[in-house]
This record gives sequence, C-alpha cells and structure tokens, in this order.
Amino acid sequence: MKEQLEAILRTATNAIRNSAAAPDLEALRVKYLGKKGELTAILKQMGKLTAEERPKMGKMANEVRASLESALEEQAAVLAQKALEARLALETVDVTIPGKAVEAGHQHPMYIALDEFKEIFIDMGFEVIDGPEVELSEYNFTKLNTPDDHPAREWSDTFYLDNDSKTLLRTQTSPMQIRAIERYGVPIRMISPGRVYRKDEVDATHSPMFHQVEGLVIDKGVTMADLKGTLNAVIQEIYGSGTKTRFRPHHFPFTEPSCEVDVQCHKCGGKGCPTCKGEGWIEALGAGMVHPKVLSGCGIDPDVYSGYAFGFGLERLAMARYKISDLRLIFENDIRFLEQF
Ligand code: 2NL
Repeated sequence: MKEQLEAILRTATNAIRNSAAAPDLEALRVKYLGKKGELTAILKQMGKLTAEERPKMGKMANEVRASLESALEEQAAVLAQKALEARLALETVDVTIPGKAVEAGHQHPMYIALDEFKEIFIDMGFEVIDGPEVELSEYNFTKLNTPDDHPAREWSDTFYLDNDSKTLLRTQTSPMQIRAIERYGVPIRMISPGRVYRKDEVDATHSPMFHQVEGLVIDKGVTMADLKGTLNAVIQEIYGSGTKTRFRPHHFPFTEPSCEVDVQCHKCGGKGCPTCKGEGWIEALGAGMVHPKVLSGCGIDPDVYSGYAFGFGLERLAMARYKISDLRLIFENDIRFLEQF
C-alpha cells in the first residue's frame, strides 16, 4: 500500500504541475481526490491491513491528500497568473503605431491675396467693414447717384429679389459704405470687401458672383492728390516698388471726377505683349472723388467735406498676382489647382 500511495503522489503531482488550464486541474482533483478517486479507492482497502500498519498508512494517506491539495492550489494560482498575462498581452495598445494623418488644407489663394490687401490698408489706418449681400435698391443704386431710369439698374444685369425691384443681390459693395457713413458719420476711412452679384455668363473672365473690394475716405480737405498718393502707395505694395501707374479719365455715377487706374505691364514693361493684350498697361481699379450728391444724400455737407472712393475685383487681382489664366479655376475648388498655393 505504501508503494501505491507513493506512486499516486508522484504521478498526480506531475500531472498537476503539467496541467495547462483550470478545467484540467478540476478533472485531476476528481481523478485523485474525488469520492470515486484513486486515493479514496486505496483508503477503502485499509481494512485489509494489520492493526499495526493501519495508523501508519492512514497518516501517510492524509499527507498525500494534503500534498496534492496544496499542489492543486499552487497550480491554480500559476494558471490564473498565466491567464492574466495572456489577456494583458492580447489587450496591449501599441502606442508606436503611426496615427492617421489629418490632411490640413490652407486658405484659398484669393483670400491670401485679400488678407495681404487688408493688411496694407489696416497699416494706413483704414477699417475693414462688411455687410449684407441682400440689399435694398435704395442703398445699391439710389443713394449712389444711380436713379431709377439709369441703365445700370436693368433687370438683365441685376438679380432682383422682388417684382418691384426694391430688393436685390448687391452688385457692388458700395451700399455697405453708405451704411457705414450713416452709422459712424464722418470722417471715415474704410475698405469693404465681399461678394457681389451680376447677371453675367460664366467664361474665362466673368462669373455671376465675384468679390469686390471698395475703399472710401471722407474728411475735410480731401483732394484728388490724396486719391493718387494713396492708390500709388498701395499699388507699389501689391505690384512691387517702382511699378508705374496711369490715371485715365472715366465715368462712374457715384464719383466726379472719376478715373481708371492702370499699372504698367510687368511682363513687357510697357512695350505690349499677350499678357497686356498689346496695350502695355493693365487695368487695376476704378476710382474717383465722391459725388457731391452722394455726400448730401448721406446728410453730409459737400461744401465742408470731400472724399475719394475706389473699387476693384478681387479675382482679377489674385489672377494677376498668381498668374492664373482662367477665372473659373478660382471657383471650381479643384484640389490639384488649390494645392499649388
Ligand atoms: C469699379 C470701380 C468704384 C466706387 C467704386 C464708391 C463708393 C461710395 C461712394 C462713391 Cl460709398 N464711390 N465706390 C467709386 C469709384 C469706383 O468701383 O471698377 N468697380 C468694379
């Protein structure tokens, strides 16, 4: 019997130490220590022993049971630890895996140009003021000395929003300048950039929506010399110092006198080339002295105050600045185009 008990201790301990999972361990406990287990089977044979051997074998059997129970406990702890380690390994987050790159875009080239432009004027003490795109005809036309019968008010040119031609999509940003005069009074020194709308067919140089920047200065004693001096200074900033300009007489209903300002062609230096269409000059903007009727319409005495104003298309400026050949590229938002700036 002694040999049997020693054999059980050996094989059972081995089996326990080698078991790989908790259910195996339970099966071993049943196999050796259970009611129908091997150790129990041996104890049932105790009756056959002599009175002298019985207590010895009983003691030995108890020691084997205790030893196997503690082996089972130890192995259970080992397996639990292994299971935990396996789970942790499985759930590890690999912080070294590169993340998904966020593709950041950038400002649209035309707005880069606008920001540079605003900066130039802010440095000269101008304020930037914007306003509504849906306007009253009164502000878009009447207060700008463009009466009811003026051809600029044609239905064929303007997006009216009602049958009485009272509301419209502004055709210029000047109505906001009128609003600014009325709200803040004079003296005033401002620029007013924004979207404007005209019934034009889309082509390489036209779009029914485009951006305009207008400027306005009203104070006592403002003259055409201030207009020329300021615009010349701005053009040197935008087109490079030494750029030659030409002020040509023109007509706008809201200014008197009026002019258009050309810059000498940067490509040919004035000789004439495809860029300037053989002219040697490229039209940059329109300007003039604010019409006395516009001033008095805003409640300002034209005998005391005078001012100048100007306006130009932002797309055209950006196209010249970045050598963009087709206006449509500015609006199509083709990534391949935008990425170049
Ligand atoms: C052009 C020329 C111009 C103005 C805009 C203006 C505004 C007020 C009073 C008087 Cl509040 N004038 N704006 C003046 C001259 C020219 O724009 O070629 N625009 C597309």
